[in-house]
Amino acid sequence: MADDKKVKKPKVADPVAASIDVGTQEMLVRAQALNIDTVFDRAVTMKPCNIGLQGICCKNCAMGPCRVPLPKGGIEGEDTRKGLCGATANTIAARNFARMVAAGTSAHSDHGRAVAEVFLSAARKETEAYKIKDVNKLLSIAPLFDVAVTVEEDGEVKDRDIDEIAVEVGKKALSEWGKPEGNLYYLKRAPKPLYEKWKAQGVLPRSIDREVVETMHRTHMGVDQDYKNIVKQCTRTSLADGWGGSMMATDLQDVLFGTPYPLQAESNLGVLKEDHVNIVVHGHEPILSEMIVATAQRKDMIEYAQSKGAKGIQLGGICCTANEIFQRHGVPQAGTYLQQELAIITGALDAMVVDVQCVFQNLANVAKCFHTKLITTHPIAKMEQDNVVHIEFDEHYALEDAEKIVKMAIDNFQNRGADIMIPQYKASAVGGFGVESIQYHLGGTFRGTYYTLNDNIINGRIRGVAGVVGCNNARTRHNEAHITVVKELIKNDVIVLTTGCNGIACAMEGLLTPESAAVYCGPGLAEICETVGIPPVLHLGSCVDNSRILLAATEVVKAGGLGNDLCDLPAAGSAPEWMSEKAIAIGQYFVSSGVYTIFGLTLPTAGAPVFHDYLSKEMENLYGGKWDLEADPVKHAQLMIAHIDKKRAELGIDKARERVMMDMANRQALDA
Ligand code: XCC
Ligand code: SF4
Repeated sequence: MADDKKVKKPKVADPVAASIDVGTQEMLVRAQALNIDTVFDRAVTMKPCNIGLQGICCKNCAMGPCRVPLPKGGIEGEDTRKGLCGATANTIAARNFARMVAAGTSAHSDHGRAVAEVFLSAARKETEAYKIKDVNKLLSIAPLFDVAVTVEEDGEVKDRDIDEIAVEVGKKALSEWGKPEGNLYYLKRAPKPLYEKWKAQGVLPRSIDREVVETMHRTHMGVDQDYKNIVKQCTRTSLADGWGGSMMATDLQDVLFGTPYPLQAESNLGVLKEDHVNIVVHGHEPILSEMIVATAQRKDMIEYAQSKGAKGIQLGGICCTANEIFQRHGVPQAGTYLQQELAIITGALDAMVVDVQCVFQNLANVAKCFHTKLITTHPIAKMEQDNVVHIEFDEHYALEDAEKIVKMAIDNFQNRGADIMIPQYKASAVGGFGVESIQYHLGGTFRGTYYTLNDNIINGRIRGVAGVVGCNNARTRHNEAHITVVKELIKNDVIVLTTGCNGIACAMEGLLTPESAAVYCGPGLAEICETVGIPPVLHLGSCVDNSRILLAATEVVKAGGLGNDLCDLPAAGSAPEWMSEKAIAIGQYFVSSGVYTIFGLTLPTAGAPVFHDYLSKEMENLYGGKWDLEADPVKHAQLMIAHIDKKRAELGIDKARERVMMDMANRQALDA
């Protein structure tokens, strides 16, 4: 009889095994005490599907799903695995992979499109809320779209009207999504040899939407059934992301909201304040968050909050929205992707405002247990649960919409329960680096280039450059791989450029401070950080801002002395705890841009070894970059360093580093 059975308590996550962050652990204990399940618990109770994990489950038609598991010991001789239609493991895995790239590209690029649309309406003065803020940035990108910045009048060259330039840039940018001929404008920003490789391989993206559509078509049942040809198209699609949708998102956001410049803020759940109205903005698009920031800082809003008994309004960000408002306004980061449910479980969150991407549907279930208003804002991203409020954000009424949202949060302050617990952990962090500010900090003011950075790479004080980016994943201990990889790199004099949730993880760990250099860095990097006053880990923004990494690397190539192409640089890319399709798109455009790119956890290629080899070996012959996989974070970092050293040797600058090391040893010997 059922009643006789003991009611089994559901299995829950071990908080210490779930995260390295003490605040997160404390919140997890609280969640479990309140019987609220979080992603950490669900990761313990639900195992991932092993066949899907390996990338070899095809559900592209109704004769399937066809699953072609790889036998334990691998396959000797001919691989005869095939689906009902005959699709091989390579075809199935490549199709799945390409669709991930298409989905990731869509996410970044649709975000970019929304920015371009707002940009154009700002340029046309159709909206009060958005303005062309950074004229210098506009003037620097206009020529890339073949937009003139000067006019000739009566034989005299004059500056062209800014609004005119903006409208033309806006129109041309927007047409990048669907223009009928030609290639994307921004591809020419790549070093020439790289551009020529893309051209020779036939992977120059035409328009962004077209590449996504073609990927979907080619991976439909019974179309492209040669994994190499599928990879070719997914390369083209990924380039439409990295050098297209993402790059335009970054640039147009900078023009609208200001190019980031180094500033200081705080990071982790401890930024929430018990006596303030707390609003967390979560998702990706600054079109929304910028307006919330502006509104929450208004005097009348703060007074309204005070009239309701709060001391003020505390804003915080989660996921890439956190990075966006951190880098431009110094708004604190409330946490990473895996902390989104926990922010509500503090009991102190009066509203969580979300737009698109990386938003858990379970937020609605968690919000039901508290007074928190969960507000969706985007027409393409709603939730089925009935406690979710939808306030559609319209750029033409942006300030009114933002005011409605902020007021709703303030009005909700009085509904708080008594049981509040904000973990008292937060770290100070400096963020807001970019192509321009790296130039300012590490380039000579005299030369105004990346000369000083290059010089220090050549002389070996900086061993190389690593981009460490990407998500958290509940299948691995929260932040552990992020932090281990980054610490191992800076210990070995590799300077780290970070974006996305890695950036938040590093901020929470205190790695985004100049002071951390003396604690964690090797002698060469520590010396540079101390001299220049920068952190060893430079926060470059959100995931669309990975385009800043591409452009910074391009500037390094241009400054000279380190080869002619991105693949010549002593550089590597990493996503230690990736989870989203966007990460696969990013990985693919990094690899196709010549960067050795290593992921943690698993790759959805494991079940198709031939296809996997193509990505991890053959790609290098085509573009100079390749995929790699290593779950162990120390080995992961060591593989990056080995690649960096290989590139140093190829450039003939490996000896310089040995000399620097000797200098240090000599100096220490003298000290002793
Ligand atoms: Fe999402 Fe962009 Fe990943 Fe974080 S890092 S989990 S994609 S928020 Ni971009
Ligand atoms: Fe199976 Fe082929 Fe249909 Fe995929 S496309 S589900 S492999 S029959």
